[in-house]
Amino acid sequence: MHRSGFVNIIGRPNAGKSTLMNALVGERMSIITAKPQTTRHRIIGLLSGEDFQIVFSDTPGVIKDPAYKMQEAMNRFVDSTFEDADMMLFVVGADEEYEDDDPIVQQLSNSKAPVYLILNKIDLSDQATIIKQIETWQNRLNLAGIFPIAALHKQGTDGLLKTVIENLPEGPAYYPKDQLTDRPERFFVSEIIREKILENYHQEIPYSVEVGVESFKETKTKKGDDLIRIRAEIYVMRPTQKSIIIGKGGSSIKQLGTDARKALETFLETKVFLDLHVKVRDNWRDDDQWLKRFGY
Ligand SMILES: Nc1nc2c(ncn2[C@@H]2O[C@H](COP(=O)(O)OP(=O)(O)OP(=O)(O)O)[C@@H](O)[C@H]2O)c(=O)[nH]1
Ligand SMILES: [Mg+2]
Repeated sequence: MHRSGFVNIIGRPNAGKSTLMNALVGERMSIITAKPQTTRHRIIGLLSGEDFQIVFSDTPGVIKDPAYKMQEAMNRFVDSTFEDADMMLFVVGADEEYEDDDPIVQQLSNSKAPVYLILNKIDLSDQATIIKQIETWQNRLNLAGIFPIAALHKQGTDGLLKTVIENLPEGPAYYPKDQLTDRPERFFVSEIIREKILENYHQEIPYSVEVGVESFKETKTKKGDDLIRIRAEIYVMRPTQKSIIIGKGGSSIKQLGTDARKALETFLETKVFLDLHVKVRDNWRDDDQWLKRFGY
């Protein structure tokens, strides 16, 4: 018998959803940073075996009061996962607190697919808190299972994976078995650059930025080694943000370029030449056409 299904990972920003998906898939798929709202799209990670295929979806953290259209789009990606889920993995930080009437709780209580509570970051918590969380969530939701884990340390993730596979419905492989994701390489290139922007800049900058890969060319160095030339645009919302990205005498963008190039070389396993440009797109986060172009 062959099993397959959509296993959708949801939760608040920063709960550890992307860390969990990467741990389960065993690949560095979604970008991870310490800043909330790192993930902005629904990203598929595939894990296949001889007799199973799991289609994981990593999603943006649910935003309670969206302040601009991009955040509304991020929430819509989460809503879409309720439509096709065979299993919901609801990730909650061990020290995170929810109110009984939180919209996510409401949504999950109406879920057609079974809901598993993933209590993450137990390495940062204590036994009493974990036990209390389990009791609280058992009263709040009709749960198919509860897994206290530390995704970052792959603690408890093997047991979770075993349960996921055992509870997949019977079904065919939806994707070729050697495929890892539904996204093209360019998407991951732009995400890696955005990850470095999240790491290198502060306050509103990470949330005002989008990255577009304008060109991606496989060439050779003079010596004949493989080289990938990437030209990417960094879109900001205002001219002041452009000067922050560039920094005094170009120092900040130079550092960004170096950090991003190194990460891209690791990801692509070749030498990379990275050319970054900054452009202002007035208030793109609230502009339907720009959002569409950026895939929201
Ligand atoms: N100590 C500890 N940190 C963790 C664990 N899992 C994730 N983290 C950290 O928590 C932060 C957020 O992790 P992400 O995986 O990006 O969280 P996310 O839920 O995908 O966040 P968004 O994409 O913003 O919604 C990162 O700094 C992770 O390293 C864990 O089990 N233990
Ligand atoms: Mg994420």
